[in-house]
Amino acid sequence: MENAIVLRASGGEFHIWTEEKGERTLAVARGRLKKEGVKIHPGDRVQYVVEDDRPVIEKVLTRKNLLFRPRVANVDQLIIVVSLEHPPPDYLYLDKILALAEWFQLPVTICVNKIDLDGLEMERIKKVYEPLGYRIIYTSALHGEGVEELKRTVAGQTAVLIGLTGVGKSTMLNQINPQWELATGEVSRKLGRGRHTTKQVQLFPWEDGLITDTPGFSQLKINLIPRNSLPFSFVEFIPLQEKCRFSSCYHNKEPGCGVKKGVEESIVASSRYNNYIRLLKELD
Ligand SMILES: Nc1nc2c(ncn2[C@@H]2O[C@H](COP(=O)(O)OP(=O)(O)O)[C@@H](O)[C@H]2O)c(=O)[nH]1
Ligand SMILES: [Mg+2]
Ligand SMILES: [Zn+2]
Repeated sequence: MENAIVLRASGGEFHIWTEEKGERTLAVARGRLKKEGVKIHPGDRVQYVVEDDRPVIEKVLTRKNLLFRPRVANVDQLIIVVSLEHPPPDYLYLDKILALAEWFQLPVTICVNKIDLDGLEMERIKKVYEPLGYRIIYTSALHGEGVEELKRTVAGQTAVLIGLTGVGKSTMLNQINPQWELATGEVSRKLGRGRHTTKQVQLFPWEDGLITDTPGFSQLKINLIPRNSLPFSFVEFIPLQEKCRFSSCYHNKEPGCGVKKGVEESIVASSRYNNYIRLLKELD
């Protein structure tokens, strides 16, 4: 059997990529797999045989992980793209994804795009997020600034760009490789619901790695995180938790809370704390 990576799944057919041959072909899945309830997702490592000139997928190899929305398997890194304007940063969304990434133990990079547009939000992001230790890349996908740094960050990995519609994800990928010709901005807005044709997630092979664009996901579900794990998904809370009076402190209404004290002393950004409380309520 031969090995391949699934780039895209559409209507029972799979675009597969054979690394050694550098070839992209269309495959089907052995009927047995469906009966066994085996689902095949973009990013899956599979084994196939060729029958009547057609690759037939026989086996899906064990996954390292599987993202929920978008459905992508074997992800090495999440790139959260936010833009400074049009749309302005949605900090609740950002903190939500960061919490999810912590819970799934996925490395993340924050890509701050459209730096050609505004300076105020940039200062805020620097102040709040740089001390947390996340890697942050400042880019202008339109003019090309920072794109080389982003390329270095994702090379050799399976990276997924995630972020709200309009932040510049597709523009960024077109900068990395203009041949991908992804539809951007105005086009998608005009098409409205017609854009769902691109809802199928697709991986692009690129320098020993794979990168994928995703449609904006505005309703990310936080309930993938168990409630008692949320306090550990905000990285800056962890060193402060030992100062909480109660070992199972949710840093909400409890007295003698080290995290709330941290907010008072400006060690914890109040925006992060407020978003944490909102997410905690969402989990109730
Ligand atoms: N000014 C500016 N506009 C950008 C930048 N990156 C993307 N855009 C524009 O933002 C709009 C949305 O970009 P698009 O790539 O479709 O966003 P996506 O929904 O995240 O894929 C388009 O009109 C782009 O031209 C940037 O760095 N600066
Ligand atoms: Mg797009
Ligand atoms: Zn506490």
